[in-house]
Amino acid sequence: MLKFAGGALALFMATAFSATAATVDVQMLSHGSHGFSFEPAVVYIHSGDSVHFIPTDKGHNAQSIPGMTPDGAQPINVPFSQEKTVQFTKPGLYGYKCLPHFALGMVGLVVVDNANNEAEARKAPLYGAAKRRFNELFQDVDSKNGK
Ligand SMILES: [Cu+2]
Repeated sequence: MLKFAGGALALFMATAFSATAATVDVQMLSHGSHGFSFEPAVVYIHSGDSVHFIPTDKGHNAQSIPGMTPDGAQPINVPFSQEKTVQFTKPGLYGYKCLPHFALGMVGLVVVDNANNEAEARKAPLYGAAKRRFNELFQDVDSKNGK
């Protein structure tokens, strides 16, 4: 009887452990806190977690910015006006944009475990509102890392 209870407990704990992978919602907005916005604009997750992109407002997509993806990682590619859950298995920092609103600063960051490729990502060519917005987002990342 005791042995059975122990087995049930082990099964319960295994189930509980596998349920710890988190999913974080990111809304795609036309009238967010920065106008055209991903909210939250910076997401901190762990390997195996997912980001659920929600087209709250239509006409937006999410795609990785060249040079702002960890080596060998799958780029972000959320089609226009579609809901998509993207799982991240490779640690690092992922920078992405909405294609038509990139110049207006509609950008976001996903940090998986750590921002080990931040220095590399900061070299990506950025202009105008996108550059200003990314500076704010990188500042958030740096403050989390105690820089
Ligand atoms: Cu957009």
